[in-house]
Amino acid sequence: SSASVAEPKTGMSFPSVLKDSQRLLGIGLRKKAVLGLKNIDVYAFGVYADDGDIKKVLTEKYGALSAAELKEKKELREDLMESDVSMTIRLQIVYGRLSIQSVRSAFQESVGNRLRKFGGPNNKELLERFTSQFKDEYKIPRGSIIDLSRDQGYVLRTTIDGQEVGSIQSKPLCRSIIDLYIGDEPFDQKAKEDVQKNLAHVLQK
Ligand code: DAO
Ligand code: DAO
Repeated sequence: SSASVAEPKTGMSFPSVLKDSQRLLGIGLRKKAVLGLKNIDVYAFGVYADDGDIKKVLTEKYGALSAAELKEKKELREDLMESDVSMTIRLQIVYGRLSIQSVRSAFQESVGNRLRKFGGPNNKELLERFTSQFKDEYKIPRGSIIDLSRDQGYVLRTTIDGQEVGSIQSKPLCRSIIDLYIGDEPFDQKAKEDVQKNLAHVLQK
């Protein structure tokens, strides 16, 4: 399908299907307060998960529930985050003046927080390994597309405009990244709710 969906505030557009079988489940906006003064729109994001994997992994536990029941089940998102279902978080940069240094420090804060929760004793080393992928010479102007994908076997693969930057095998790192978007304190509440609703639809089919 060639259909796409636009994030309403920024107009950034996301294909409904990625990599043939990953379906768009929700879109949202990552904002950041700078100097406590104003919120800047940093990037729009789309959350994708593989249709077949969802059915294979989650039907047994959830297949018998109604759409209304599924919408209320927090465990459903938790099971998706913990599972080996193939997923992609696509980021489209909105703020045109991002430095790699500010990406690194934002990342250490947001992902670092989650890794302390999910990562166990190696969390510092994991964070180091991930951020060391971001070389100072990379440029991410407005419109750049960054895909963070969780491939089979809990491999987190990062690409910038289609070019692979690196991949790291780590279940807690995958969990921490996905948690930013559909966990307990997501960047965008609406996106998280849409993901839950659309997951329910997939399981009802
Ligand atoms: O330049 O002072 C500034 C504002 C920078 C905000 C940085 C937020 C970075 C968020 C991570 C972006 C990941 C692509
Ligand atoms: O928004 O706080 C956040 C975390 C976003 C994760 C971003 C990872 C992007 C890494 C690519 C940077 C390439 C220079």
